[in-house]
Amino acid sequence: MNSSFPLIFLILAAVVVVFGFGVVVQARRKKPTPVMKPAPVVEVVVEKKRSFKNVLAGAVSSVLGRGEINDTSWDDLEEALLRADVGVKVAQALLEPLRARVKAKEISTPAELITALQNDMSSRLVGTNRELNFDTTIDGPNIWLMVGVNGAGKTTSLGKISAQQVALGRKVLMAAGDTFRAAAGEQLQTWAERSGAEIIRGAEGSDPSSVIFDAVQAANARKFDLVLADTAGRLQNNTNLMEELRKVRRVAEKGAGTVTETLLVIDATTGQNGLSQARLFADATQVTGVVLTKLDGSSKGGIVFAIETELGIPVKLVGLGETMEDLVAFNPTEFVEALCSTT
Ligand SMILES: Nc1nc2c(ncn2[C@@H]2O[C@H](COP(=O)(O)OP(=O)(O)O)[C@@H](O)[C@H]2O)c(=O)[nH]1
Ligand SMILES: [Mg+2]
Repeated sequence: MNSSFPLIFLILAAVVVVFGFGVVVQARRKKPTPVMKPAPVVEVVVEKKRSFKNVLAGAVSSVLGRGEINDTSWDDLEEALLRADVGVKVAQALLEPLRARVKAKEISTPAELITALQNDMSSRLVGTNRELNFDTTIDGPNIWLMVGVNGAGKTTSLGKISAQQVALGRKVLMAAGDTFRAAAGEQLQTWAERSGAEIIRGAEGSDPSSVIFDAVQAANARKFDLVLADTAGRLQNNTNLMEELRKVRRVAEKGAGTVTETLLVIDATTGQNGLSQARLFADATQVTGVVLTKLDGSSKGGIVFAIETELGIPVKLVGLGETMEDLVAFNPTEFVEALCSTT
């Protein structure tokens, strides 16, 4: 009796310790680490400096390779600008003043001409505010809407943005507003898990506005900072897509949240074609920024100039691939250098 007492005591103590440890582990699991993290993904991503295709390189080389500026120089530059998809208007707006400056002998060597062209291209893009608009003064959550045609890269970009915002310490709730196909919800769910966000989904074919409305309500109740709302580029019924997007926006703001960013996602490889579709969205949905996707491997990077000149909307983010890190803040100076680089 006397000798078994300490043994029972020991066993009991061991049980208490193991149980206690289990409770602590469980509690840790339930409570994820606090969201404030010191190193934002955004900066890491920008540092990667992934280069764009240098689509003007050929023309730049051949202009520089001649001893003087002649008709062929102008033809080379014009053709290259058009192939890069800057659009006829922008190509003319860039080259006409340069022709005048050459005539006036302000510019006399091919090297001066290329430098002047690069400076003019940069100055068209610098000075624009390209920050994503997050308003800390509003009561409810910020809402960012993704719009654009089917396949442009809305869902993928939303996932990448989510990762960056979570890394900035924000609590993100995704709203699966693309109810056109069940697979769209699945795809977004995967991005939610990958990026550390939560998600609200509706049934396939349900009203996108109500899914987004529910998400905003939930985000407000649970003190989320940001609702990232995906939308469909197509609809299951005959409703006009633009009308539907207007409704999404209206309904999203019925509750406590505010739409502070409407991002139009444009696939760079669609060039001038994509631009005319983009115009429809811009007219209908108060777009505040463009996400230009698939710039990796696209020879149409010049579309940035056409977008900003003709739509008057800043390109805020650029997609350079399919993984989570492949979304960078648009940097005009680097971009123009990369477009013209001959090395
Ligand atoms: N190479 C490349 N592929 C991309 C990029 N962004 C999206 N994609 C791919 O484009 C396809 C369509 O994207 P998705 O996000 O589903 O388009 P959505 O229909 O607008 O939602 C997917 O295969 C994506 O992986 C990008 O920046 N670069
Ligand atoms: Mg999608």
